[in-house]
Amino acid sequence: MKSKFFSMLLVTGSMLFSSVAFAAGMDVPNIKAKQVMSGLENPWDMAFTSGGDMFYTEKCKGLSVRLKNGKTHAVYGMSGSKGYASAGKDLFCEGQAGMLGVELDRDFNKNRTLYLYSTSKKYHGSGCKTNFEKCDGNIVMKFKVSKSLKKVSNRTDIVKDIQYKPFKSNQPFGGPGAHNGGRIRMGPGGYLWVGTGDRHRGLCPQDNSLLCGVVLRIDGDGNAHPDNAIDGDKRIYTYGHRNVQGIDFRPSDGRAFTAEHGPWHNDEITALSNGGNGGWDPHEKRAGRSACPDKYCGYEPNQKDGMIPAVRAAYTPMSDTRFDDLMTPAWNNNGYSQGTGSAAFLKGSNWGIYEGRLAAGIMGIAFGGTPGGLRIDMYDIAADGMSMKSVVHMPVGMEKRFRGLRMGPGNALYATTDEGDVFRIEASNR
Ligand SMILES: [Ca+2]
Repeated sequence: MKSKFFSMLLVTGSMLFSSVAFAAGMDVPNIKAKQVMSGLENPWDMAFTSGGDMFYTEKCKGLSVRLKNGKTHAVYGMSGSKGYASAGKDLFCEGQAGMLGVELDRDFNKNRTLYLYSTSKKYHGSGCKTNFEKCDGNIVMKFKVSKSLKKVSNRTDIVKDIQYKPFKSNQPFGGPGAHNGGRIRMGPGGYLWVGTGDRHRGLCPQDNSLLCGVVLRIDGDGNAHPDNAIDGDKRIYTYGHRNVQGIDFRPSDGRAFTAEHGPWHNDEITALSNGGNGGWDPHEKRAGRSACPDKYCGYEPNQKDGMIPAVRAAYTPMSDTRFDDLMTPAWNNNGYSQGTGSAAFLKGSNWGIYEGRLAAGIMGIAFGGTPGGLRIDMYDIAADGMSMKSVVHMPVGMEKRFRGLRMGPGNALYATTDEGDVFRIEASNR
């Protein structure tokens, strides 16, 4: 018995050794998620100072900062918020809308500039009386941040005319405030990229006089990048999107990629091309379609129930091939929609073989036979941005609605969840 036990130990030991050696050869990192904050109310986005302080938004409350030492300060609230150093009386939340993206200027240490995306009633003007007119309800603000990081001042509204959905419509998830996009990221050359949503208005994504269903590329004052190639509002970089909540830039070449949540079919990750068309066109009476409820075909032809994703996709495709300027997605989730909504490229050698891959948060609750998807996936995108080499689940050991992803201090990936948490996901070489 003794010798048998000993030989078993030897076998186990050598298997263990070889699996470690294999892992080391592959440089697969050890990944651990640690809870940084909990009990928040719909935390949406984060932005980090070079010193490791974290600004974060809560959709219906406002902007706060968690200092590196763990203390938090409520900085800029929504209308009716309490305990914030100051507040915007015009800012409100409703449905999916509210305070969403936050970003710091790349020269933040010098200019103390912070950008913030929110819903505002300030520019409604004579619009917003029905769902079928221009309704300026989402804005991008610019602030100066105090040295203590406790206060902001000098608010300037640099984009005032991003569309908003004011009223309920006859759609699934059809309440007011649907599809606002809301992610802001500073890209190459110090320009701001802003994702917007189609706000359940059929004509939005393909009408380039309107800032809905597009990605903007603008400077810190809200002016168009001089090279934007769009035929339309020159602030637009790409159009034909559904609801851009994920945007980041590939470290190897600076190319912008979006992650989009499909309408029960075809989540997409797409390499953007200047002036390109994402191919989403939920307008009624186009491409062989007839009239749709509230002139929006985004959930047709059978909007209330689950159905074969391919049938729905054929009716209103996420990337309609009838467009000559279509940006073909690198990935479409095998035709499913599980709620791809935020994205960040993994930076740092601590990520081992995953360094340079795109991480995306998936929020799917499982519907109509679609497998659920409460996870973070890592995407190995082909160099030309036209296809996906592999997709693997990040082993974070939990299922959550991952709403916001962002690289933070120590090359860790930070994640906000709809459940109210902020996680720090660390990767280390064994
Ligand atoms: Ca598309």
